[in-house]
Amino acid sequence: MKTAFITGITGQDGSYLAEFLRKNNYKVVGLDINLSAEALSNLSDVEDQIILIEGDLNNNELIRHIVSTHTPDEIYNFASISFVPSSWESVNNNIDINARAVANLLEAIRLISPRTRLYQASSSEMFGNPSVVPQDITTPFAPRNPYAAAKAFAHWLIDCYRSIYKLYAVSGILYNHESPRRPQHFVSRKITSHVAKIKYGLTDKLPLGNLEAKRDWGYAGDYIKAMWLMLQQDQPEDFLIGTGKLHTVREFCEIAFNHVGLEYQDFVVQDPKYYRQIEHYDLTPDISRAKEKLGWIPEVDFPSLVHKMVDCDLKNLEKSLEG
Ligand code: G4F
Repeated sequence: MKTAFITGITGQDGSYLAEFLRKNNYKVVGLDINLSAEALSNLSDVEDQIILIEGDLNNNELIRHIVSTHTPDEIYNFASISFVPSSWESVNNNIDINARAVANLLEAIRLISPRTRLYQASSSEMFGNPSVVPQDITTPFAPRNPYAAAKAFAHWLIDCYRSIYKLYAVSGILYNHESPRRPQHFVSRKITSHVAKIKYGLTDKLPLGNLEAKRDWGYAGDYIKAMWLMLQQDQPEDFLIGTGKLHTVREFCEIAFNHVGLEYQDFVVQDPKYYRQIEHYDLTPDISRAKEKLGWIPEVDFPSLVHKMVDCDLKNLEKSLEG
């Protein structure tokens, strides 16, 4: 039985991965800063099958204790401050979690368990507003916010430890990946949760920022398989993971509202508060390497993703209205 240690286990990616690894007979150890009942809701199907530890990824002693106690075969580092606009409000926090903590994790592996394989959650945000479309593994990084800068630092550190200490440490450069477990401040879930509320007459407005902003949105449940595959290779390598297709926020709205028989134009209002200082328009990857080397392809297409999220928000709202 293999052991995996997941940081940020209660989040979208952590919880899907925990389910996937349990199905594949892994012992799963998970860390999160908050293990309240609400925070654990994503883990309801596997909570009693995993070892949960409440704590901070920046607690170096705790991380070393976990690595020496469980000597995991695989570590997946998802703990992160991942909402881009808020990275401007807490720059130091961002550096602590998205950069410094990765250094601590790498040192713990190097000193205590060098055979442990590490997956680091890198991000397409590191490319900034790229002139090369689609991006590939050779596209230069040009971070445009503290989140992306901290992620780029962690990304290069992984590369250093891989080449100097020969650790099996890899970064998955992931593009936007969504699901019903996405928090509601991200645009995808903000739209689908509002569609459900509007359908049930609980609100009649959806305030949004830039409707022309484009993103490459995929399904998080697909992406965790790519992460796992990255740790099963003979040689450690980084990969870009996305769908290779761009859609606008406007298209997202159109599909989501149409799914419940409504027109987005009747409800969406533009609010300058939600505009970004800098917008990236063409973030989409060339996924041919992931297809060829990992045998990975995204299975859920864009309309199905939007429908899945709307359906789930409708169901959750129905349940809470009944209760
Ligand atoms: O959903 P978003 O907030 O995600 P964003 O900024 O692309 O970041 C996500 O994906 C990255 C790449 O994988 C990750 F690194 C990061 O951690 C996070 O998971 O915004 C998506 C787009 C933006 O262009 C934004 O300008 O939607 C646009 N948008 C328009 N109106 C809005 C809104 N975004 C939000 N959050 N709220 C709005 O009202």
